[in-house]
Amino acid sequence: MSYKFFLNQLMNSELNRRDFLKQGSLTALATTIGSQIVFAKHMPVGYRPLLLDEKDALKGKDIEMIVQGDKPWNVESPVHLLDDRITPVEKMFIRNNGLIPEKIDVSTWTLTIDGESVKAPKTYSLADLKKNFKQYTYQLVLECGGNGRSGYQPQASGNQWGQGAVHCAQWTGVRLKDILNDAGIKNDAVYIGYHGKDLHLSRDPKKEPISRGVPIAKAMEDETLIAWQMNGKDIPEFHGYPLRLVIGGWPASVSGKWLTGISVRNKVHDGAKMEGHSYKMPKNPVAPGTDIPATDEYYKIIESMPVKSLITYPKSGATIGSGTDLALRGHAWAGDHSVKKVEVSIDFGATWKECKLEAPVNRLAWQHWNTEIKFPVNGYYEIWVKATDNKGNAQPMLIPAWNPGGYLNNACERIAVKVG
Ligand SMILES: Nc1nc2c(c(=O)[nH]1)N[C@H]1C(S)=C(S)[C@@H](COP(=O)(O)O)O[C@H]1N2
Ligand SMILES: [Mo]
Repeated sequence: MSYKFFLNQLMNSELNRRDFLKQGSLTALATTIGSQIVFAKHMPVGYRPLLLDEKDALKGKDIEMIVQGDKPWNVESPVHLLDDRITPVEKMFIRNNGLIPEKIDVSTWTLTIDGESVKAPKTYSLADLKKNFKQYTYQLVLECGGNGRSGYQPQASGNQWGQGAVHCAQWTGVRLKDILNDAGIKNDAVYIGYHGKDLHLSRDPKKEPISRGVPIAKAMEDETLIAWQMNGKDIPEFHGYPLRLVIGGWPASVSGKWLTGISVRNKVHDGAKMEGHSYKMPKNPVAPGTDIPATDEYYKIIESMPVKSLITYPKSGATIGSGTDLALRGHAWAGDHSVKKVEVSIDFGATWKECKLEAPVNRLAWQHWNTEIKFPVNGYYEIWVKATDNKGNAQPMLIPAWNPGGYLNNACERIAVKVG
């Protein structure tokens, strides 16, 4: 469902949502929403229209964005919208497991470092973080572990993402390792887990929608940030305002939004979405559709994401003028590793052409590739792209191993073009 269609649906639907507005006149509401409320006479007194909550984020999104769901919000980028080197906010996918925090007060926002393996819990205000530590800016790939899930048969449960649950924005903040060293961590620290201020879907304040983490070594990497800026501005509300943990190259679920705490653990973190088969892969391949016990004996936690590439120009379905050379481009990335080679094929993988590939602007950023294609005759073509990382791992041409969570589908992306 496209975002534009979705907006229209929202505007026309009978408003029967749950949130309530303390004050505000109908005209003021209509101005804010940018349209009159058609069934305003049926709207309960004090009712808070949904779009008011979402206006800053969703109104700022490109109208071509694909809405996977609104409770919680999950919005995907069509691949051709990911053409920018630095993904702008209006083209960034959104993945929420709960409800975005209702009250955000930046002046009282704090980050608490606690857990078994911290010497003594310590709390920082936003001002402390900004004033007392060196600031860094990195461009980091955040890709949902379930990106590409819709390619799996039988269907795995969860958002049926195409290939657009990925972005590479520029994040500014302090290094997590500087904060952890300042707080003081014990020798037995093995993992960290984050805590965010978003609400569980049940609205039970005792439950967290998600609280994931990474081994201490990944937490202590230079590029692991506690960020308050994205693309040079305050982090947008939907992407974690005012503070976010940002860890490139691993499933984006470890990059905790609306960050209020980090627990330093002496065991693997056991927060929400660390249990069952969430963000885990079977240790041994399983036949499609097989149910295996969701225990550590059978599953391992996903760490570095696999090598992948996208064609971001042209858009699939484009018509190319007869006799024209096509300038083709996109990005490639490989989790903790770098991409060594990108190739394209216009003959269903029979022959491949190596593309020009740029170095990343920094470790864990995506790399840009481009090439020119000559088509032998007019007609229908598919263009396939395949990246290989510096360890020699290449993308599979077919859908990789089926798994119950529908994770890590890094099959070659393909687009269709018509020449002439
Ligand atoms: N607090 C919090 N952090 C979160 C989530 C969430 O629901 N709550 N979703 C995670 C998941 S599963 C993904 S894929 C990314 C999505 O980041 P984005 O919405 O900024 O694209 O945020 C991660 N961090
Ligand atoms: Mo995710």
